[in-house]
Amino acid sequence: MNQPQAASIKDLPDFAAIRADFPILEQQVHGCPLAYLDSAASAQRPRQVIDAIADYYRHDHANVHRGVHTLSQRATEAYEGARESVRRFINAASSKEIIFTRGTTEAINLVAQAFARTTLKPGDEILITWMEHHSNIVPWQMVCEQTGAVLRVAPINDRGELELDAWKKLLGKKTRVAAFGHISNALGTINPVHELCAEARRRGIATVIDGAQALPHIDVDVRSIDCDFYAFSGHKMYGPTGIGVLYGREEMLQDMPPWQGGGEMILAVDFEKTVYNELPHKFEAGTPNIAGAIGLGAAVAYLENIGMEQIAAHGYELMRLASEALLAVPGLRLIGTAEHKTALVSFVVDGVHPHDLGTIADHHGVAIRTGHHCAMPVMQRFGLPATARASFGIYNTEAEIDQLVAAVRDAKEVLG
Ligand code: C6P
Repeated sequence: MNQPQAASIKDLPDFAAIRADFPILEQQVHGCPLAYLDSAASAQRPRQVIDAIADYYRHDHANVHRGVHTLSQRATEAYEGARESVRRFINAASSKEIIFTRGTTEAINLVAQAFARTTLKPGDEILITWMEHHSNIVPWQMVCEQTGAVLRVAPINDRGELELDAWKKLLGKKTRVAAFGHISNALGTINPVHELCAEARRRGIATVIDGAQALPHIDVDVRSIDCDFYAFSGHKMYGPTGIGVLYGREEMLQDMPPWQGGGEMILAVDFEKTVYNELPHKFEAGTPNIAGAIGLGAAVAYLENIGMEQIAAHGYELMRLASEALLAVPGLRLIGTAEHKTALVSFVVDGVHPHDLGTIADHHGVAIRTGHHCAMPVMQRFGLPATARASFGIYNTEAEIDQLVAAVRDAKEVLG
């Protein structure tokens, strides 16, 4: 279990310098200092990432893997260098196992279409959980429609934790795929992914982990987790939008057919037959998001430089402090109180619709997300139309939690 431990915010090495790396945070919104508490939707970028992208466009841009000229070679080196950085960051065995995608959503769809669609038979089962983001529900529903497979859903308890015994019981003779999030975006729950993968492996079931909310907050080691697939997005881990990663175990990826055809993913084409390229290029048809990958490589270097242990402690501590401070507001209820939880708080306030709360918070300079967080089944499970969610990044401070709580108290006074 990757449960972060509490630590003082000041424990982050040179926290003021970290905060100063994010130029966007220097602004005011509605006359108040911006408190950006929406990093689970998309984190901000440090200047190191912005500069890496700008430098690439200024000096090195050309298409990759295609030219013998100097710029193309430089671009290829930078793009493949980013792949190697990602490999090291998640401790994959080989850079062949790192497929660049547009994000988590595309990565899960890739597995659904190239693996599940091509191997599942009518009556086979795919097991997900009640706390999944739509990205880890809809692609599986689509595969079920395409193959006649059946979707099973493991329940969660009132704290927002996966009911482990029920999950294990649902792993049956027909289960072929078990897909689950590492950290819930709506509840903050950290799932015991090592245990889940071990159970699935014993039964020969393929595992797919949605790691969108984990990479920015905790150390992820795909070999220690022992999953088959692991998906994540650059923009939630201080990198660019439009770039993400599918990690897949090499044996699995080798056996899968490509899911999109075009340039880059071939070795030879004639009208009779096409010979597909080797991993990872087999799954990267067309000109890739070169600048995005380079920006992601810079984000990985930035996180490594700070250290994931300290980042994890910081995210956990902000979640703990925010929970404590918010619970002192009369009529406020936290949604998601898992024992293992990090980096965000979801809540509702009696008599105040989350959307109104979000609007009033914005007038205090506080950016939070309100709504169903693309996890409608979670809202249904708790009988709610929506929640307000404050989510934290490495740049957030205790003072911003105070600003959030003042905004919530104001909303309660005006509307409650
Ligand atoms: N969650 C949020 O505000 P993409 O859009 O592909 O980068 O990530 C999708 C996704 C998948 N899984 C989880 C657990 C996620 O949190 C997200 C994105 C954002 O919570 C936007 S809906």
